Amino acid sequence: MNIPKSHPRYLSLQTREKLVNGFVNNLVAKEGLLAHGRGEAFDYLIGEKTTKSAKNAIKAAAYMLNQAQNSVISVNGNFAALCPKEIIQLAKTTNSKIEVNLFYSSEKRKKAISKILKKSGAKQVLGMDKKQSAKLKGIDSARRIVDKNGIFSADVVLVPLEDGDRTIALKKAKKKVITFDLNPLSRTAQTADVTIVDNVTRSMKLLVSESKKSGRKVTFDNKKNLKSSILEIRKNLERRAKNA
Ligand code: PTJ
Repeated sequence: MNIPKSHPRYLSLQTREKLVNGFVNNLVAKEGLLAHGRGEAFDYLIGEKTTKSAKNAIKAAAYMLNQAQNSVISVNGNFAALCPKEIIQLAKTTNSKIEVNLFYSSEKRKKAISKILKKSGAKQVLGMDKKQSAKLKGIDSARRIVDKNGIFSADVVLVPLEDGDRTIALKKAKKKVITFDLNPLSRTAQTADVTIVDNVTRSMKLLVSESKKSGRKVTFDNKKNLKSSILEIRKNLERRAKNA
C-alpha cells in the first residue's frame, strides 16, 4: 500500500484485507463481505473518523457495560475477523462473557471463530455447547439459538454489525442492547439502547479505554444522539460539496 499510515484510507484498506483473510479462513460469511461494503460506504459519509456523537455513545456503552450484572459480547464473523484482541480486552475490563452467535451459522465457522478468540486470550467462549443452548423468541434465523448462561440470561448484550430482528427480540426479552452500526438509520441502530455509529475497528479501541475509567453516570438519549449522527453526515457532505 502506497498510502501513509496516518491517512484514514490506510486503515480502511487494512480493514478490507482483514475481512478478505477472514473469509479465506472461514471466519467471515460471504454475506459478511457485502455487509462490509455497506459499512465502507457509510464510513465514507461520516468522514472515516470517530464523530462527537459516536464518542458520546461510547461513554454511555462503557457505563452500561460496567453497571451490568451479566453482560455478554456477542461475536459474529466480521467482528471476530476485525477486532479479536479488543473483544478479549473489553470482556476483561467489563467482566463480560463472550458468545459466538451467527446469522449464517455453521459448525465450521463457529469453530474457526472460537479458535481465533481463544488464540487472542479468551478463556471461555459460549455458544459452542449444544447442551447449553436455549431459544430466543421472535427470531427465525440461527441467531435464535443462544447459550443459557450467556445471551439468554444476560441483562446487557453488545451486538455488533447486526440484522434488526435480533435486536428487536432482545429488547422484547427486556435486555439492554448496545450496538456498533455505521448506518444510523438501520433497524438495529434505531432499536438499540446505545448505538455507536462508527467503524468497530476505531471504536472498539476507544470503548476498551473508556471502560477502564471509573465512569460517572452518563445521561444518554439514543434517538437524540442518532439525530446528531445524521446531522454530522449532512455537515460532512455539505463541507465536501463546497470544496468540490
Ligand atoms: O457472521 P454472521 O453469519 O453472523 O453474519 C454477519 C453479517 C454481518 C453478514 C450479518 O449480521 C448481516 O448481514 O448484517 P447486515 O444486516 O448486513 O448489517 C450489517 C450492518 O453493519 C450494516 O448496517 C453495515 O453498515 C454495518 N457495518 C458494516 N461494517 C461495519 C459496520 N458497522 C460498524 N463497523 C463496521 N466495520
